[in-house]
Amino acid sequence: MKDRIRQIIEEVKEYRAGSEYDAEAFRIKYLGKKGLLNDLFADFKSVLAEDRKETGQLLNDLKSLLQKRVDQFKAGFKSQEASSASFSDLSLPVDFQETGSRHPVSIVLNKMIEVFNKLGFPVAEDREIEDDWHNFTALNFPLDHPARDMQDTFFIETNPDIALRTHTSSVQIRYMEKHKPPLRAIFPGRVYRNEAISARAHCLFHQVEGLYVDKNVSFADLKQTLLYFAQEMFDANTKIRLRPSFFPFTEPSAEMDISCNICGGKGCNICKYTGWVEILGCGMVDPAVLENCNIDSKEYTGFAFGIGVERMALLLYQINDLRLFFENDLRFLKQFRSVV
Ligand code: 2NL
Repeated sequence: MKDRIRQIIEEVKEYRAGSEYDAEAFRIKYLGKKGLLNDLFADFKSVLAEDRKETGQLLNDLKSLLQKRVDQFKAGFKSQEASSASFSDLSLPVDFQETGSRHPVSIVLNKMIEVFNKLGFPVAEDREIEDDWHNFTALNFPLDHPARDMQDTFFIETNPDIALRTHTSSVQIRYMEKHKPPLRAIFPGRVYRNEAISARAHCLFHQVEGLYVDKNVSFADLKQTLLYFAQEMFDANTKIRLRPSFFPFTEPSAEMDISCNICGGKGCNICKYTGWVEILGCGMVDPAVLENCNIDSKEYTGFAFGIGVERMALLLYQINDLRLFFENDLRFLKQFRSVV
């Protein structure tokens, strides 16, 4: 038994704990309830009388050595941790860090920008508080147009010439005032309308408008651009159709539908059993609008379009109430971690 104790003493002297975890395992192995030291003390009861003194001495030496080593290890790791946090026990459970997630409108907006970037449309931005010229008059809105009405537009109280922009077309006017054709850009941003809030309408929403002005730009160019956009946003089999419409700033004007992305055209409640859903408005820039920006409408033609971002998000994520986008309920927002 004496030799065994001497051997253990040597082992303990040589042992180096590599981590706090090792130090604790060491303590349990030797000093734990079912540890080696207790076993040895149990065996001590059967040691012969003539050996008791020497064996007892060795056992006490081992006990104090163990106590000293455990204290040394623990103190070493404590100071290391405090000084540089260099020790990390990779076996401990981690603190879960809640990460944020992108807003669905932001995800869809980024995707739209990416698709148009690929076609060579850079992003242009400008102010949200606009004057009458850039928001209405340059865009060919007649003086008595209902959109100019207090009910539709948020005017600044003290000045009827200043309002929150109702579309990003105002940015396109500023862009055409500054740049000469050929020009091509998209205009994303917040727009404001004085509307009662419901599942289908909000006083604040986001638009991406687009503009391409050059010699010989045709309606066919518009159609192909928008077909590419629809197939990139939804899927490669998406079909489009254009219906005649009216906007003061385009002539001719159209609204574009896509084959329903939910039922694939068979008919469902999203497309109201028609197989088609409306996604945007578009047309050829009215020559009067080009002239308002000092662009010669005999030399140049252009196409333009306007897309509601929330509407795209409703369709892509199959959401049925616009208000969810503005309430900032984390239970809703947390669901959109992936990119479309
Ligand atoms: C819609 C319709 C549209 C445009 C926006 C535009 C801008 C200029 C000149 C001509 Cl400066 N057009 N923008 C054209 C057609 C439709 O938006 O319903 N958007 C959600």
